Amino acid sequence: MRSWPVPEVPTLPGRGPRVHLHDSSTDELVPAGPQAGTATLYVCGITPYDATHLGHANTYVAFDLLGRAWRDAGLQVRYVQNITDVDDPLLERAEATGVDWRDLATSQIDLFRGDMTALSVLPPDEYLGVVEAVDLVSASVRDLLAAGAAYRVPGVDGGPDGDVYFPVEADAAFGQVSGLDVPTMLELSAERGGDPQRPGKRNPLDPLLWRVERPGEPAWEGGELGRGRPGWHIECTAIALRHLGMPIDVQAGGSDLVFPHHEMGASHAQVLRPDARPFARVYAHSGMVALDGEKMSKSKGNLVLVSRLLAAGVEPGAVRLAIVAHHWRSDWEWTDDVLAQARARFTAWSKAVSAPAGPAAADLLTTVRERLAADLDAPGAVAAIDAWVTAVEAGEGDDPEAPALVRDLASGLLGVELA
Ligand code: 5CA
Ligand code: ZN
Repeated sequence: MRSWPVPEVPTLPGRGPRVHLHDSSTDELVPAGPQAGTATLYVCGITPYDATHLGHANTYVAFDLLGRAWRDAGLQVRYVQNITDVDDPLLERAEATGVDWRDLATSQIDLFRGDMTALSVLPPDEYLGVVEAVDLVSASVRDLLAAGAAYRVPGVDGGPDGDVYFPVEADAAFGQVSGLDVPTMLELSAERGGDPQRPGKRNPLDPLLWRVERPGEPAWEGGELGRGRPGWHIECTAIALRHLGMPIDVQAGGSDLVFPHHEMGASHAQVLRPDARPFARVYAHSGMVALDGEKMSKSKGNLVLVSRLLAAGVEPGAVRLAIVAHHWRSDWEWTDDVLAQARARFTAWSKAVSAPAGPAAADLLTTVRERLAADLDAPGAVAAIDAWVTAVEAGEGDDPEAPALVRDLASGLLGVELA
């Protein structure tokens, strides 16, 4: 799938320090990516049935900060993102609105690309829809069957026999990504696309690997699996293994993906490639953005769409500033006040970097780099830039090169393009 254009990233003098990230599986701050060479990143992509809301933007901007910090530290980055372009909620929305599911997905992916471009998010090197990757995914399901780590379940309620499930016991490390107890796992599984109540499964937590064809649903040839479509978790695993190998440096997404998605995805990979365990060295999860006290989500419909903000004349740099003013792991609420503050900051910063001179900014660059390398502390970086802007407003400093350097560091490291 086509991704989106690469934004211009200014070259900054010197180099950033090694990046450390909070790993959700160990709850520790750990080095992320190698000391030199290529860092690999997989970020779970959208299910394209409602275009980019602030929650999505928060997640992709968070890991864009990571990609930028890695590059600034001298690493190459290999970044893969999927699109869940066949899935129950997408098919249900298409059915309810009378739109072909493919057209719905295409239109929403287009909007997403536009939003990512406007927000200066660096594109993935590989942007892959499940529809494009379905053969790859069914091959992984067949490999699991061959390894004895998949089983078929009889049909229920007149449905066909043969849906294929993954026995979570097949991976000795199952549970280590989320560290949750079984009752919590069961609860989250029911909420987030699992089917713990389905009869015939060995363990209620076992996730779907292959759903055999149902009338009116899209389906693909799966060889010995029969015609059908893949389960959710195995899609991301198969795409990541093919395009990044294993272990990957960082497996990322919003915190709503810790369980079951990233737990199951890791177990699938660890059974497919026991020689290369673990699936990921670091599991990174961004916080949830809420609106009116509830998590922003397509299913609830409480959305602030990036495209609508931009159409209303909000500067993309201000949207980005609203996001990076919050720590990537914290949950936060989108309010009019958040937007107003971000726009005021955007105006103040833009004015300061257009001034003829300001206080020398070499130390500011060092501070911003240090803040970002320490678990992507963008709010700390923003505060440091605020202090420099305040000094410019007070008429301090006479370095004529400082404003351009600050413009470049805001752009290069925070992805904020000032006016
Ligand atoms: N297609 C799957 C991942 S394979 C999916 O979760 N799609 S999504 O469209 O629901 O979400 C896309 C990304 O945005 C995921 O990483 C998800 O964790 C994140 N996300 C969804 N809602 C929010 C929110 N309210 N706040 C922050 N991040 C969110
Ligand atoms: Zn995923």
